[in-house]
Amino acid sequence: MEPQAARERLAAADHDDLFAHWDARPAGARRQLEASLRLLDDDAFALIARLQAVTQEGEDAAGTGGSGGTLTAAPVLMPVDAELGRLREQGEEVLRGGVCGCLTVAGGQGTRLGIGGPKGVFPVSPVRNASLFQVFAEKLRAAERRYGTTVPWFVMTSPLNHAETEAFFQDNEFFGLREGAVTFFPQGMHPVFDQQGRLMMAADGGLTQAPDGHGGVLRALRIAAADQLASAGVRYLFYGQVDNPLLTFPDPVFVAAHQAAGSQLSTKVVARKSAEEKMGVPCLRDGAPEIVEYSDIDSEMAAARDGQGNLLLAFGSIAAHVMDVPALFDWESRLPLHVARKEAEVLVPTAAGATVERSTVIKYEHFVFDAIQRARSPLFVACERAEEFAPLKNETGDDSIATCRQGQSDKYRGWCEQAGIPVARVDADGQPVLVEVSPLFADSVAELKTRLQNTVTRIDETSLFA
Ligand code: UD2
Repeated sequence: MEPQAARERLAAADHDDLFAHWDARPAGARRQLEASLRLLDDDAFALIARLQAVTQEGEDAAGTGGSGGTLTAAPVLMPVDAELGRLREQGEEVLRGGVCGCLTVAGGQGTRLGIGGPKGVFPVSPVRNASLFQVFAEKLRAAERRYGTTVPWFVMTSPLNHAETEAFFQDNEFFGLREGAVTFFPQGMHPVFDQQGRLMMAADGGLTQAPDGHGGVLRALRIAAADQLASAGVRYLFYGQVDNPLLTFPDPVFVAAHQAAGSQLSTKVVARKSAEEKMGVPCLRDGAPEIVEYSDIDSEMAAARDGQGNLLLAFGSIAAHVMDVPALFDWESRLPLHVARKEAEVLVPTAAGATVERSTVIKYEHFVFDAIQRARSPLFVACERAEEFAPLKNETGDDSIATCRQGQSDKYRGWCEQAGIPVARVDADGQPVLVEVSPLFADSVAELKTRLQNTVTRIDETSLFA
């Protein structure tokens, strides 16, 4: 939209502060704001009006997911060993049918990791330091080889890391994947507001925006790939977060359980380690399934235990899903908004020109798991934390570089031991023995056993099987 027309529409919506002291504004800042105004269209103005109203009316109006009502633990499917074989066979049949794709959300900023770039480029595997993206790319290659079909991979970026993500894959020749097998698509951005509901300007003078949350994947995927998914006949999408390299991806057992339950949206859950673990919890709110983020559950309820001392809210979501296509496109417009506050540098117009100040700004995100309230027969499936979940979120402490690397090594140590190959704890120098198995070498215990049975009887030093 022409800057003048946008300026008039914004002024009419109480955003004329953006143009205060316009003549004193540095030319670069004026140009940045005009560039932002050019990008505004009717949808953007409608979103601004909605978010401005929410800011001014308070959080409740944001429809921030469920609230109130009686929360109880949701039922969780815990496949017993006897069922796993049958589910695996059924799921492998689905995967061989070529009706599955994989979807990775990788648009978040690696802020908590202290890196500026896409989190997926972070070197995280325990022995060869493969990046998160490489680990996932090899999972998909192993699946294509095992199931004899293509598994299209959709990677959601944000406008802030899209170019860098694509370049990383190109520089690494897509880690052996066919270039056409991977579709990168940017999620949407939401404007950012101050506490009074006024639009904020970033330090460069342009309108401040922030990624619209991983729930933005529904809209962004529809825009980027609805036709491609339809023409490729994709019925199920495995959804995973880029930060969790343990995830079985794709997972035949998971899709079989999803299909057997007639579910449109299934979620993998693990037993929570503690009442404080930062995970969304599968709940029933007045009987209706929902994932409630840990920050929205009061601490007393999060810590409540039964007579045997077990947490009543026993499970947490690892944010891994199976979603039905095209049902998932029906959920986009009904995702609530979640309010988040963050510190940001904002440009404040002054009579002398402008200053840059740190300020608390309000951003609004969609959470993909809120689609559970919209999906038919949502299912929660328990899985083993040691096999499926060791995310990389922080530099140190919980969910850190160290715990993520150790989690991968422990998983593959377990595979070796299940294959009858003992693994020493420390090597001859007293150093911890780490084990890494590339999905391309083996993507299951059975395959690892077959590959190693005539060559390896025990492991006494850090080992890589790739
Ligand atoms: C998420 C879940 C939590 C639990 C945990 C498991 C939420 C709010 N919480 O915690 O319940 O399941 O994961 O590890 O989801 N992302 C985008 N675009 C965005 C925001 C996030 O792509 O705009 C991606 C991000 O790259 C990451 C994932 O979504 O892979 C989760 O990011 P988060 O930091 O918002 O959620 P987190 O890890 O605190």
